Amino acid sequence: MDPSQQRAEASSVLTTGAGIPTGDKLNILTVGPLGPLLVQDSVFIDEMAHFDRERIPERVVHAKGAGAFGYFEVTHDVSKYTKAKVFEFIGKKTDIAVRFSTVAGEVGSADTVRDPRGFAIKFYTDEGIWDLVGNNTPIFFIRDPILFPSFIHSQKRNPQTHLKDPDMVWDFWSLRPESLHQVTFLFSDRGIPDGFRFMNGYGSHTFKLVNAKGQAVYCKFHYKSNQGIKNLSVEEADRLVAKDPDYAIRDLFQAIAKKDFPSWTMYIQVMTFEQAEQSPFNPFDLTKVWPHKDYPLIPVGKLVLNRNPNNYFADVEQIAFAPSNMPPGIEASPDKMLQGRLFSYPDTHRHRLGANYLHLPVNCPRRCAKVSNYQQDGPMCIFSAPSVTPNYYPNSFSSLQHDNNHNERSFCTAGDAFRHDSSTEDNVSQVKNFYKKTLSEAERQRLCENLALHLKDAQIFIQKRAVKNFSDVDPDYGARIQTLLDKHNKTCGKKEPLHSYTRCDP
Ligand code: HDE
Repeated sequence: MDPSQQRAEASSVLTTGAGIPTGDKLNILTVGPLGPLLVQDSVFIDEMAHFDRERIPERVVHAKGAGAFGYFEVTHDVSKYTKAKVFEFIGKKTDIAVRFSTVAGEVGSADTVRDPRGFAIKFYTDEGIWDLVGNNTPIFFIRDPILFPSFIHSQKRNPQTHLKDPDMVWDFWSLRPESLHQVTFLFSDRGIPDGFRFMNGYGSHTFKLVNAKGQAVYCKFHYKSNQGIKNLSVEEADRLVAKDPDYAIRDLFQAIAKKDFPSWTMYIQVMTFEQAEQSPFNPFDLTKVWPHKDYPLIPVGKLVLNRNPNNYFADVEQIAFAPSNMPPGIEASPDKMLQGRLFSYPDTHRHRLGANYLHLPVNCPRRCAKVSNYQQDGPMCIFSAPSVTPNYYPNSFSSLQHDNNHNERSFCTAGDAFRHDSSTEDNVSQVKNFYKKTLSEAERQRLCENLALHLKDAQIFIQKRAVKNFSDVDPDYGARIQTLLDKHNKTCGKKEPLHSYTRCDP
């Protein structure tokens, strides 16, 4: 039984944290009506000391978010690609938890900003947790994980002024042209989704699927909104920042409360190892998509969200996703960004929630028969092995054994161990395609306006470097942005060169 339920059923009398019935919860214990107060007032101290510890560190990225629960149901057989139990047979349902988020803002920031949206799914499968920790975009800003902390610093607050800083944002982006694809997506209409229900989700990385015969393919995950795609105009989004900063959280909670359950259809794209070897682009590069005409979407199932959290802190603030949680049948590919994330997430959870974060109800792999290992103790340990179980392995007393059938598929790797420079890989072809072929003329113009509106606040030498990169994608792209910037720069009398790191003008 849920401990909070246990508490409620035990008694209707208020208690301290230790369960001791409280005689008075409205008046502090004092000597005479004017005080001073007594240290022996354990009711007060119990209350206050707990209050003093209510906050845990917010997520270093994706701090603001909303969560919900539901299920994943298999609608199409993909067992020829994977033995993962979650895809075992048509009709199979698995419990899920989802957390949506913005990226750069703090826990109290506004929902309707231009920012990627996190779309993280936790599947409570029969063989442990599968966390598919994706975004609402199929691509990302960088392709080498060593750049991630710097990239994030450039998007968050200036360390001196504590202000968001367009110089930092555009300095980094313009120095790393591999960001062009994601930046173009971000400043397009899809950069400000209308809440969380009207956007698609993507596992984004390349993963590996392994079937029961040990055969493997590479794959990408997509989840398309059955509500359709809806985005906010810049004006409406700005209005909501002031009027309803929690717009997206409210929209999701209200829809589920009204039983208007949002759902997404899951698809995979599949690439064989041979196709990967012959691919004209690097299929493990997170700044690129796999063209749908070559790698069509294969339907797999549906994701439905039908339950709101009972308690935001317990169910959403404490939920902990880790791309390293992949049950048998789903494995990592050589995608450098995915590999870089495998360490980072459990590490941040141990810092944010503690070594035993997997004991928390929302993170616990509740669909498995039980968690069986020889881990023990540590802060806030909730589960412990029975005392008769030896706490070492191998041992002669327990039937608990590992099973080779669950080993990862073996894979060959070769090459020079070196810090390979990936900055010069093709940064523009897919962006050009998106700009010229996917977007309509009106969408192209809005994209350039959105970009100029943000880039105008960066210093001129940074503007120039950014425009040069957009021109490398397509001369028209760069020229349109430059024309708009010239107008802005003229209006505000911006002159070259400023070239100073810390500014505080808007
Ligand atoms: Fe994350 N990311 N990330 N990320 N990310 C975190 O984990 C990180 C990346 C994403 O709702 C952190 O628990 C590294 C790509 C989502 O709780 C942290 C790299 C994608 C969420 C972290 C990336 C994501 C996070 C912060 C590059 C989409 C929120 C708190 C190598 C495919 C999950 C936390 C939630 C959160 C690290 C890049 C999605 C620090 C090192 C690419 C949706 O561990």
